[in-house]
Amino acid sequence: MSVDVGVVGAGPAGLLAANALVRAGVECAVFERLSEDATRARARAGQIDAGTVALLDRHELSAGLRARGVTSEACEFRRGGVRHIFDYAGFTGFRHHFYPQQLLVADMIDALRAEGSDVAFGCAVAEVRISERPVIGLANGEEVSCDFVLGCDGFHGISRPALKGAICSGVDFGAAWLAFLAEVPSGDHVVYGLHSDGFAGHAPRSAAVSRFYLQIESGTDPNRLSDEWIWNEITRRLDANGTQLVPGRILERGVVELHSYVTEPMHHGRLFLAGDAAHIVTPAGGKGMNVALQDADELVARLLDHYRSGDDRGLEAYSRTRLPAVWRVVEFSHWTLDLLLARPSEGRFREGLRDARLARLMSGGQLSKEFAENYVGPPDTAN
Ligand code: FAS
Repeated sequence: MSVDVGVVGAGPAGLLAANALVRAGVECAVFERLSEDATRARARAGQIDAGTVALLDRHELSAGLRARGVTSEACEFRRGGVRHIFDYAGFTGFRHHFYPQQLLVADMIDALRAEGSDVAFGCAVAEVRISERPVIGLANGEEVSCDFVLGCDGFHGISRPALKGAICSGVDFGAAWLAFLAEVPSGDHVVYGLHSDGFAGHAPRSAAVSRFYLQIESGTDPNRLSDEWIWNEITRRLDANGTQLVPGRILERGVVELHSYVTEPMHHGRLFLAGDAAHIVTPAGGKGMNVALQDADELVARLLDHYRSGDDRGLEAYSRTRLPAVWRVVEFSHWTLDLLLARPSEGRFREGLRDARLARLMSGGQLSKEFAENYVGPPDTAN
């Protein structure tokens, strides 16, 4: 089999790239190891910043999030029973959309089919061989030769290890978040509980379902945590004047071990990484999917330069172009996580630092403005 562009992975990055390339007349094949049902059910992100919404508008992939998503113009920090509302739209004029990642993925699968293309589900890629004409080796033994391969298969995929000479640097925070979805109506903004016993978070997803995070010991088996213990901890850590959380049925749960990694460069020869395949940020600040879609957007534009005018300068500069934006997001997520995470072993000193950081953030000064801009996302850097 031979195709213009082979895409490994049908997550947000891979599907955005495939939709945009197919719509521009470039032949694309997308290989996804999971079944269609499993891909459509994979619940992760939901916080979409202003730049990404504009990007999805531009690719005509935002109808679902605009029709069924919820929006927010502020977030809230709770500390010592006090509520601190941070009005980031007041600083930026921008707001977030909340729309479950699995619904965005479903919209993009449907859009790809509407363009007469499709995803090969249940079709794992076993290897990528980089050469003048790269080859994708499927687990079923088939081989696909391509002009270009887009590695959009997440951090544990096979594309990043195929990127010869790349350096993947990172940090492990030695902490974890229990991440679960529950039948609790979404509030109108994200709530961050800065409790000295550990972080707790409540994020909108849809009218009837919310995403929750709870700081736990790294390596904890989520199925050993009783619903009662989970709700007692969430309620205790998010408690603040005049608030009351009514627990609901927990729909799914998982543990996010907190770490951050960046791969440099993000391409080699005709293999290009986008999204989690190249970099991982913690869920602090809700940036992972956003930066994945922005990688794919840049990659598509440069591939179209190649196919439309034979101009490869943008492709050759892909890593140089994306890495500063990636590091900016990683640094922002790192800064935010440092406020959210409790480190009981560090005692009063750590809590004093958290108080000081929160006070500066809520001061309305330069730091507040910068946080707001990074949080809700820079305007769409139209290509
Ligand atoms: P993905 O991991 O989504 O997709 C990769 C795809 O490749 C998968 O479908 C996988 O099955 C497939 N694949 C892997 N190996 C393969 C192989 N060998 N062959 C074929 N296919 C293969 N980000 C935000 O922006 N906001 C948030 O609120 C947020 N919340 C999160 C909450 C949780 C609990 C988690 C875990 C993550 C969260 N993230 C959030 C980050 C998250 O959304 C990721 O950044 C996003 O899924 C990255 O998208 P992709 O790079 O497309 O990779």
